[in-house]
Amino acid sequence: MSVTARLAGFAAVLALVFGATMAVGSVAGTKPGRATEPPAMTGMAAGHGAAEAPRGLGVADDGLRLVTEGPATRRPGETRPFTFRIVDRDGATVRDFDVEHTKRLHLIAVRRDLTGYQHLHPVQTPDGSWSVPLGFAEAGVYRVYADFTAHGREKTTLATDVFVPGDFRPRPLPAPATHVAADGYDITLEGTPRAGAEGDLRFSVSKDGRPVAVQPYLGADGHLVALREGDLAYLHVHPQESPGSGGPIRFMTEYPSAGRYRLFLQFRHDGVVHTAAFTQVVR
Ligand SMILES: [Cu+2]
Repeated sequence: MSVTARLAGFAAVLALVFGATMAVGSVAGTKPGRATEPPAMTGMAAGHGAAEAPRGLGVADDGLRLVTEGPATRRPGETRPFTFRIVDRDGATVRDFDVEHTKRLHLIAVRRDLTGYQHLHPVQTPDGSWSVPLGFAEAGVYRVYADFTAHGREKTTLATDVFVPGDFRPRPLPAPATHVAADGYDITLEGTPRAGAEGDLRFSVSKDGRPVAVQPYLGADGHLVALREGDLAYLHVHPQESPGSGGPIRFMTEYPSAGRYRLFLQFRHDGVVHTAAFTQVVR
């Protein structure tokens, strides 16, 4: 299938997803000003309809709500369970989650300056709550996202903040780059997506000048999370099949607006998961 045809297919799916999200959005949030008003529209470049609304901006979305237990604070370096439930409109605990990228729920944590990225997999207890040890080395405000699909509905990303009191020294966002080094690997990013249109991102991994054939991770060649600078909106990213071993790790994403984004790529090699982060400017 041609890239164009594949893009068109994704566009159709995304249009459906977006429509469904908008249909229920008006009754979903507990916070006013739920951020699904189409910032996406303003940056539309392609003519295939609305971009998917960014996620991860609220504790409630689409009739589901993230409810945490215990204090939302940690001392620097302190690790303690992060325990939470997903509840429906009636406050009932949601227990049925669909496997997505080999896991039923993914927990992403990052400081508000887009440093300190963590990707964890909480364990669900019989009462339906989820728990995972969570700690942060440095002071700051951290965004914690629960990424899941419940009851066969759309993928949902809910998020809350965790506070780590202390001497918080935010770091500036690193300059945009198409090449970064991480854990002894060199990772190159190709692809220049436009706001409001699906775009292809390709990451090539090499070590000592030779291409590295990555191992499967979470049911794909790699895992990618893209967050928008400023509000830390969480983008929907689809892994795509690679042409073969040693080929680039490919993803399809759609940037909802122009701006700067931080991309966190995770790949596995020699049984170890590595994380490489890129700043990308989208126009
Ligand atoms: Cu995960």
